[in-house]
Amino acid sequence: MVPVQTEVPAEAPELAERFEAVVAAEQRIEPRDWMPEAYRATLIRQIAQHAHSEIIGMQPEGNWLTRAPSLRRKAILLAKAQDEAGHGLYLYAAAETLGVDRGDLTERLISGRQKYSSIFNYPTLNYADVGVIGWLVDGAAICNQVPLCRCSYGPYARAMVRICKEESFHQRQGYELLMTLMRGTEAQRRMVQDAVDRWWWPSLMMFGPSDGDSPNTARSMAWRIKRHTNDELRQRFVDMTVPQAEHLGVTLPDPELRWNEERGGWDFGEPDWTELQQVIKGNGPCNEQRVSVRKAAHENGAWVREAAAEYARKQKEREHDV
Ligand code: BYC
Repeated sequence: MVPVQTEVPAEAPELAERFEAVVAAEQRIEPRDWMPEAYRATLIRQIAQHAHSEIIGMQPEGNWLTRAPSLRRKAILLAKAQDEAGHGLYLYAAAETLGVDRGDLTERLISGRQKYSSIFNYPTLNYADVGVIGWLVDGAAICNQVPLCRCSYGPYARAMVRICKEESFHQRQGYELLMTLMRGTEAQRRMVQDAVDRWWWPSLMMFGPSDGDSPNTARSMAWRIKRHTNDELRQRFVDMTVPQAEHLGVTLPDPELRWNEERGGWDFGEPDWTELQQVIKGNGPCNEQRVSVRKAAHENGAWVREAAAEYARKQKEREHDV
């Protein structure tokens, strides 16, 4: 195990001891507390990547807003996309408590210097994809994110509590949409199966590389930022999802999927790790499109930021005048 502490401030070694004690006691590190620079950098990396994922994650489903088949479905999808914008904002706010600026983080995203989740680089080809994203992608997000509510950094842990509550609704709306389609026509059932076939493996890849190839896990677990390894959470997701697939009446596209009596869990096949690396490097089916849409939205919003800054300046000026 990597030691929790990586550096000790020469002028005040007791600060490092306090940091270690707080983490070991399952209490929270707060923005005012001393923390190792590497701990700060790891949190900024993970929280920013998480925030970017929420914002970019609005695009694949957003593409279906104008084509949702009824007013009810449109309203649900719109509310879900708005929730994701909200999650992005809580997370950028949590990152800002670590001394970074949200504008800089956005610049790092659109210039390709910071990552976002691989899952949002796949296209949404039919309306059943909206349901499958809710069921599988939000389901994977819940498995990954519920433990983050116990993360050692207070602002991140607290943001995750609300995010997870909303994610549970997202997952249910996806499952309900799919149940409706499965009760429909043969063509609708084929649409659902097609969407499941395309999203299953990318959903497993959301949990990151296998533990042997995950450079950050050991240290993040020692610091209690991550509470489980990537493979542990992937297994949890598979175990949770297989009975749901049976209930829905779809087949998961993995011939190696079978119940392991001894382990009390499902054995499953190996995701294509080369594909994950390619998508992370920017070579997935939609990487270019996702980043360029985000960049255009940022540039088109420049006047709003300028107006807000000017308004704040005038308010301050008035306060001085009084
Ligand atoms: N995609 O050492 P590892 C959502 C990177 S939002 C892209 O295991 P770590 C939702 C990783 O960053 C979903 N990159 O890393 C939103 C690292 O690169 P760097 C997002 C990935 O951090 C809207 C390198 O590979 N969720 O669910 O210990 C609608 C080595 O990996 C991926 C979060 O962000 C990937 N899949 O573990 C619906 C949750 N996997 O940075 C749903 C918070 C790995 O060293 N984040 N990489 O250059 C985490 O839990 C962790 O950061 C991860 C990765 C498990 C993702």
